[in-house]
Amino acid sequence: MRKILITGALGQIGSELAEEMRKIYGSDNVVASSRRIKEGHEKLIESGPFEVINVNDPETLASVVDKHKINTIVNLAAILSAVGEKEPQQCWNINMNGLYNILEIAKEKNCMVYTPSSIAAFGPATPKDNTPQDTIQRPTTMYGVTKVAGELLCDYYYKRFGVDTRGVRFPGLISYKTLPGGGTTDYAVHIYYEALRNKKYSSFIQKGTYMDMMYMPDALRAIINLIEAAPDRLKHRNAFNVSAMSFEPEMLAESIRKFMPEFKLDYDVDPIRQEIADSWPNSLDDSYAREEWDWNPEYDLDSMTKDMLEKLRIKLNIQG
Ligand code: AKB
Repeated sequence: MRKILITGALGQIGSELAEEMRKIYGSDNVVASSRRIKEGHEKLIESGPFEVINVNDPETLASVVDKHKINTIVNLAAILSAVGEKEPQQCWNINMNGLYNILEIAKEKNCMVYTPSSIAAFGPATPKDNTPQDTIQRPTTMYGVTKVAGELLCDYYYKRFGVDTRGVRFPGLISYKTLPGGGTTDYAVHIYYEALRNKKYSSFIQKGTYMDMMYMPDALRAIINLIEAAPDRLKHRNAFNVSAMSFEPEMLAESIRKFMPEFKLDYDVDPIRQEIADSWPNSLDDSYAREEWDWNPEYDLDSMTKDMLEKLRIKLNIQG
């Protein structure tokens, strides 16, 4: 039976993954953890076991793994791209030293480790369109450096020590429950909030900038389906390209206008996040994920927009 520990469980992915995994595996079998308790997450904290864990504290990590007899660690504690450029040392410390601590504990205590990589693991020298699974990477952000190094470290722990490591390269993730914190793709979440609140949005990402994106229900399936994939089918293990849609801000605005014709988009470009976005691919080739563990996203741009607007309208209590 799986006994799962999720680090970074109060973040954008973790808060939804913990809820979903508790439904599938049983509340007592999913331990949510975070560096600190954050307001607004009382329901999650009370719906199953919860621990305060800093991934840079290996003793606490090891004692929680022992206490709950954990055999699967989903490591979501991370600093994202934009904050990573403001605080590169902290980004390295959490993303790399934290991952190293988790892999060491997994090796000692025989746990599977799932760590997401990102489209940020690619750089300006990477082929931009339909980016292959195995290609030149050389990212130019600290976040990207930690992601590509993390992919290699996970491959190494599998090959050298037999740790069952797995992961995908996530695109920008769009969700309505918990806001993303400090990424370059965050504009694609903020735009829905501002569409409903003010009927307009100023994008910090320039017109014409394509990036891969995915709706959160598909991202949760990408995590759970890969964790459950038959090991003998996996030729890759870590860092599978996964994609659901690729768009630029005008296409997103056009999709919102199908449901809110009065919506207006303009631009107030942030040069730092624009430079990061320009260094990433426009779209990924995810055929290996489709082949090796049947990856198949359910949401496209319009079905995601419809659902986001419906759910956010309720969350923000906006009529009409
Ligand atoms: C970010 O923008 O930093 C993240 C990512 C693509 O990994 N959403």
